[in-house]
Parts: sequence; C-alpha cells; structure tokens
Amino acid sequence: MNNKYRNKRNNTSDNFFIPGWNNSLESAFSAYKGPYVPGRVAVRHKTVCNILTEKGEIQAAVSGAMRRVGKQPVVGDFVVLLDQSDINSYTIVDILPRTSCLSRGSTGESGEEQLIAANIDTIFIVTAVGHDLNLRRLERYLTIVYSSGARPVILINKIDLAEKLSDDISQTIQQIKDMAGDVPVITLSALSSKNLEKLDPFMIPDDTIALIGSSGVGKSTLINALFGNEVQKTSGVREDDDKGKHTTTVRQLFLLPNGTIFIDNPGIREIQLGESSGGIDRTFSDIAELAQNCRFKDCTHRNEPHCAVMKALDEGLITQERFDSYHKLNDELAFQKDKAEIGLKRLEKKKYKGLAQAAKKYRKSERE
Ligand SMILES: Nc1nc2c(ncn2[C@@H]2O[C@H](COP(=O)(O)OP(=O)(O)OP(=O)(O)O)[C@@H](O)[C@H]2O)c(=O)[nH]1
Ligand SMILES: [Mg+2]
Ligand SMILES: [Zn+2]
Repeated sequence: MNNKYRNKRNNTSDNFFIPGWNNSLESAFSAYKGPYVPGRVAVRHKTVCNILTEKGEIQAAVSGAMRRVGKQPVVGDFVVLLDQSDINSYTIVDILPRTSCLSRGSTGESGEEQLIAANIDTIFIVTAVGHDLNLRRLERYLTIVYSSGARPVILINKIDLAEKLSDDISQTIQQIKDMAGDVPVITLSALSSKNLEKLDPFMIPDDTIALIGSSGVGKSTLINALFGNEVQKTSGVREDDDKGKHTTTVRQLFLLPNGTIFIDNPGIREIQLGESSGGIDRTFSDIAELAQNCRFKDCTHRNEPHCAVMKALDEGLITQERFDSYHKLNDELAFQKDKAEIGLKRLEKKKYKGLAQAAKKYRKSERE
C-alpha cells in the first residue's frame, strides 16, 4: 500500500491518516498478512485506547495474547489492529518497533518500568521562572530524556514574570545553559507569546514532540499558544497555590495544522531514573570525560587513588553540587536496578505459583 496515502495531510473531513507514519513503519507493517490495519495510539484509557487510523479515530483493546506477555501500548505507539469493522470491533494485536521510548522509571513495588510515551523525536523539558527553576531537577529530566532516545530541548517558561530579570534568575539561567551543553535552552512566555518563534525550528511536519515537566509550569498553555486556540484546559490558579494540582490528567496526542504532532503530559511529580545509565553519562558528559583519566577503569570517584574526577572537584573545575548530584543519581539508579531484579523475581514466583495451582487443579480434575 502507498505510504503517502496513509500519511496524507490534506485533511478534508473524510480523509483520515496516521500522523507520523513513514516508510520504515510501512515495511514493518507489511509483514502482517490478513485483515490488519495500522494505527497510532492517541489516548490510553484503562481498558481501551483511542487510535488514529485511516478510517478515523477508533477505540480498541489489547488482545489477550499481548496482555499475557505483558506487552502494553503507550501514547505515540504505532500498533497493528485486527480489523473487524463489519462488527464494529478492532483489537490491538501488536506494537510496531519503537524509535524512542520515554520512561520515568518505576514508582511501584514491582520495579517495572513505567512507560510514558513512544516514538518521540523531540522532548520539550518545560520549567518556569519561580520555585520550579532548579538545576538539579533539570539534570534528572535530561537523564531520562537522553535514555529515551529523543532529542532534549529545555524551555524556561513564564519569563514575563521576570520582566526585568533579577540577578538571581539570570544567574540560574546561565547555570542551566552551562550545564546543558549542546542542548538548546529557550526562555519564553506561553502566556504573552514572547520568544514563541524560537520554537519554529523544532516544528517539523511529521515529527512528534512531547512536553514534560512539573505540574503548573505551563505545558498545556504552551500547546494552546502554538495551536492558536484552546485545545487543552489550563489551570487558572494563582502562582503560589498551584503546587501539586494537576490540571492535565490524560496524556494525549495532538496534531498541529502544519503536521507536527504534540503529546501533552500530566505534570510529573516524581521522576525515577529507571534504566537510565546511558542518560547519566550524557547528562554529566563533563564527568564522563574526566573519568577517562582516572587510574582505574571502574573508578567510582569516591575514594580511589588518582581519581581525575575528585581532582577536578578539588580544583574547582566541577562544583560540589554537581558532583553530589552525579553520585545521587547513580546511587538511585543502582537502587532501581536492585528493585527491578527483586520485582522480577517476585513476578516469576507469582507466575510459577499460578502454574503450580493450575497443574494441581488439572491433576485433581483428572482424578475425578
Ligand atoms: N505568567 C505566566 N503564567 C503562565 C505562563 N504559562 C502558563 N501560565 C499559567 O500557569 C498556570 C498553569 O498552566 P498550565 O498550562 O495548566 O500548566 P501545566 O504544565 O499544563 O500543568 P499540568 O497540566 O497540571 O501538568 C496557568 O494559570 C497558566 O495561565 C506564562 O508564560 N506566564
Ligand atoms: Mg497541563
Ligand atoms: Zn575517578
């Protein structure tokens, strides 16, 4: 089938398409022979997903076979659907290979990764002038974004609140820029549209952009500003009592008229690192580079002799805060890994118990 057809953007009312569809997805999908159609997950509810297909937006649940192996689609996933539209039914039977996958680690007991969204090209890490502006928090976000495979961009919103930038704020912004290295850092105001045009280079048709950040930093306001009308509800609360209040509760995919795809996310309260080890090295590339000169290959930069990282700390080349933050994130990662292993073992035990019980039941029924 013609890939252009699936991806067409001359969106007259009966002309639907799959946002972000491309040739490699087309060839992955061509392995499916039978009554199958592709689609992209726009919203995930508890039991069903809203999916954009060439026939429009439909709802579908995940097949039993997928559930049994723990395969769960997330927003942004391209999926294969069993098309039984004659009886008004679609079932998700597979997930096409992901190019990127954003996870915020595990918050539950099981230690399983919590996937947020998939197939994202660019992630806007949104923070705002005020109490959210924090170097250490941004290091954390950068780490999970780097591990996702998407390109990070840091947005400092609500710059209108700092009409005349106080020394404090401009100093923090400079520190963020220094920390971010090659990552673009853009100050803007979603409310007054100041510097909104600086986002133009990222507004690439067929690219998918996700917004993440704390609750109340203005992610949905920014989406509305980019769309030029209200597509998302925003909170009307005052600056100082918006803490912990979540206005956006559903993760959702939007299509900008130029063809760029946006995913708005609920505010993240707590970011865990999950499997982000590669992300740490990229976020702390200064430390990773210094570490090449440590005497021991597996130097942990804590108490080993001839440690280039500790030497740089002594000489003031890296700050104590950054050094501490590096260790804190690494410790956390080690903890998460342990937890994931324990969780996995527990899960296996549970599965085994289930099997043993089933076998017992079977043997009993045999005897009867
Ligand atoms: N002064 C100022 N206020 C802003 C700006 N952008 C957003 N706000 C306000 O900040 C509040 C929160 O905005 P939202 O867009 O709902 O924040 P959010 O990040 O989507 O929050 P959650 O959906 O809870 O994650 C609202 O009252 C907005 O009007 C800005 O650039 N300047
Ligand atoms: Mg929101
Ligand atoms: Zn070292």
